Amino acid sequence: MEPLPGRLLGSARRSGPAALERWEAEGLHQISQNKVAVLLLAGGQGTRLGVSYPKGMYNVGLPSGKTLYQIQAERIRKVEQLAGQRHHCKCAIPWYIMTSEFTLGPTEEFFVEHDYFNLDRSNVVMFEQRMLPAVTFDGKAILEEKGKIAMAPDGNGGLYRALVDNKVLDDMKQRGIQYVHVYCVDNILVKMADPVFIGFCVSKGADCGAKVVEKAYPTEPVGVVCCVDGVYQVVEYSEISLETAQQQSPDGGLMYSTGNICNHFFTVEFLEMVAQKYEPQLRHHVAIKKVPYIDEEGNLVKPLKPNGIKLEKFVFDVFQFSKNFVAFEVLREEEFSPLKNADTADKDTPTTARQALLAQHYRWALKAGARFLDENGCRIPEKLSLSGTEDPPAVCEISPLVSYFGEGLEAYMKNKDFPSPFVLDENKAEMLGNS
Ligand code: UD2
Repeated sequence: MEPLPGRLLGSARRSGPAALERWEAEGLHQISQNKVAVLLLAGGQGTRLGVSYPKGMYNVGLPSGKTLYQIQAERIRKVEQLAGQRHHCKCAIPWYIMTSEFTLGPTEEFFVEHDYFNLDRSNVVMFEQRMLPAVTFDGKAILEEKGKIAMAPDGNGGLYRALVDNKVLDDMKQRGIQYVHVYCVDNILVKMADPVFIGFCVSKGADCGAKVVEKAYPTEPVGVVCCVDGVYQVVEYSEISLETAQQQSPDGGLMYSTGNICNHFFTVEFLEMVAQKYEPQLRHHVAIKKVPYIDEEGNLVKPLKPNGIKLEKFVFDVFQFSKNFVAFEVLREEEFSPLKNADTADKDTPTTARQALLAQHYRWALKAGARFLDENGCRIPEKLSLSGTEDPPAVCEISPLVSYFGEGLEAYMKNKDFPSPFVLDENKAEMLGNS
């Protein structure tokens, strides 16, 4: 196992504004040509968060009350608009959503209930991944109820089979899609169809790419993008030894610091090649889990200790087949805050996700020249460096329909005073723009 060679690693942090603008322009150009799609992996059961509905329907308690799905939908609409404005055209980014037996029904209902968040319905394509039986440690099937075997989704790497099963690749080709941004549901800061990342990958001629952030601590539950026996791959957090995870580089940082954030770039050509040729070579990973079962008397037992194995393929296991793999490092505080656990945990919770988003929006507002006042009309002192797990001094939520990534806010906020909490939505932006 070796760290990723520097030549494969682009960086939003270490690149100057000219390079970032060039990549962004390339990405927006591809979007304007209707060549880019986003694909959401949303078949997981979200057991750690402990809710019975799909994670995308979760509301982390923002002042607007928006759910993860709504935030993602609005970011799609905004980036379509940005690309269209720049290239004087109307364009669309189809949204493919992989669900499972557990999440398809409620996800569909939720989208219908919310009128597809004002997206064109024909551009939202939901499909279902397969399931596999959960087994005991000696390989026997587990009965969930009389006559029903316990099943679980086949991992986010089930994507490649599901693409074929559901003719999703045909749909992409019919629409002329060439590039796909694949991402996981729970990162509240996800940049949908990120033009910078897409532009970077396209300009490098990559067939496959991964966004990474610097790992925060050795045991952080993110995979490590690295090279094993000369092959680029992700070593998952559940499969790396503590000793390796803790290894230090000569500069004192972590040797394996390129943390996978489950944001991937693929060309449709690469996905086709994987689906047709390589998918059967993907191995299953073993996850040791507590699987509810019925005992010999027919009583339901919820085990306190792990009693079974779920088999999962991983979405990133296809990196090994790439002919031109790249990784792109982004800033954690701008792009990564996953919702994994309930608020009883201290990391990756609804609270930390909300704080990360509000801290980002507060930074954007200050940069645009906004000032915040408390209930007595006194100016709230600014705090520029926030830890990411603390509340910003003023609460300001900016709708993705107003700004995708902090752009264009001066027109509404420069040298203006705002109360806290404040929600900058489209209506308020229109009023402020005219004032
Ligand atoms: C994932 C990554 C890990 C790191 C972390 C960052 C994988 C295998 N691991 O770990 O390296 O990037 O995220 O947050 O990607 N899903 C399905 N079908 C399934 C199982 C999962 O669609 O059968 C989806 C799930 O809904 C979610 C995504 O895949 O959107 C990641 O699943 P997870 O939250 O269980 O992954 P995690 O946190 O173990």
